[in-house]
Amino acid sequence: MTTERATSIKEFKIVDSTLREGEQFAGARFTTKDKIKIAKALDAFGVEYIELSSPMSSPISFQDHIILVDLGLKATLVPHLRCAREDIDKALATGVKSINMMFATSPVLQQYSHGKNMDYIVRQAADMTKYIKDKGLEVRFSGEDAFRSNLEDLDRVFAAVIEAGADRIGIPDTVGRSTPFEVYEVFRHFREIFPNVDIEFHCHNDTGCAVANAWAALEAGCTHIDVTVLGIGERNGITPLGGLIARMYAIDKGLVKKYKLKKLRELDELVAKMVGFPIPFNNYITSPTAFHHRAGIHTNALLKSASSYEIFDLDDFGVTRKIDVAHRLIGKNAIKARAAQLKLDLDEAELHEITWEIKTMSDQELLTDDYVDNLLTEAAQKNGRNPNLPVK
Ligand code: HCA
Ligand code: CU
Repeated sequence: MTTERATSIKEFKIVDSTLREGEQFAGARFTTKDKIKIAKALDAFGVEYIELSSPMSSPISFQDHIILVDLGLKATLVPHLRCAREDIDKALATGVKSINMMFATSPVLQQYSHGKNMDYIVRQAADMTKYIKDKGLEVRFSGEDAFRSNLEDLDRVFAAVIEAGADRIGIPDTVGRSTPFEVYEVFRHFREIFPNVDIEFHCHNDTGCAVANAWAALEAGCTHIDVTVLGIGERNGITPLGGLIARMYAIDKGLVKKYKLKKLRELDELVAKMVGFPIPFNNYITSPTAFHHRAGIHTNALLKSASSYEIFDLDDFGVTRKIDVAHRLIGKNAIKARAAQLKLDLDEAELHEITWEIKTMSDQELLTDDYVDNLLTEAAQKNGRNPNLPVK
């Protein structure tokens, strides 16, 4: 079976929201120094946008935005605001050049969050968009909880903000309920009716679809994807930066060559440390077990060509694989490769015997790499063909 399929995706931009959505994560409380470190690391990685919390959040938030603007980063800093003039004025005072605004459009949030109807939302969104455009800034308007909003309501509010000059519309899946096919259809719809604006997608990961949904949105013509480092955010978070990179790299390396991929690990480690959680074992690319191989059949093929069981070129990410030899699923070829790494001369019969010794012992207890290395070294000492080792 060949699944090679030409992708329609030519280009996309990343809006990293670690300093906004990420601040809503259970373990996050970024200090000014933390924010500077994260912003610089994201900039070095090459994300196009860095979303910031609202400058209205707290006195320090406002001060921090000024400090971050003064860093003069390549990435565009974009505070996340309500559709309110006081929020916009506060953001303008920090010197940012771009604004992300949102207003909840779903019936459930109209009722339980802000209590305003669609007429009010459309008027306010358009007025505030125009207000920002008149000041010469870039503006995105997003209908919060879009995937539980009525399509006609979204058509209407987006048409109004585009008419008022919006550069980009945002279609977030606020509660992470959408499926890739649904996302594809919704983005096709808006791509067709608004062909000349950029479209941003922000996807929560409540049902584990955030990466697949981001990809589906891009295939349908979305231009900007929101991510956070490690996917941190409200509840269980949003599309992770590493997950999006892994997804796109596996489709076409060229799509992510503009980013400094080797810096991904540093970023993941930095944020993991700050929020007080280890990098999850199933994290993309940077987890300590992401390229951990065990089964004999796999390691045998892998030793001939890494492409047999890996879809990434590990050098592109500066990470390494681990071939685990200390367990009962091991095969002789992996033991042979380990002996070669240790520069030990052992024949096929000796390697066969050691492999079975490992399998038998592993039935009794958890083995370590040292245990295997000792077995190999002892056998090499005994056979007398390893002059550099003292004979036992
Ligand atoms: C929020 C909700 C939000 C907004 C996303 C957006 C969401 O925390 O304010 O502005 O597009 O998930 O809908 O993060
Ligand atoms: Cu969100």
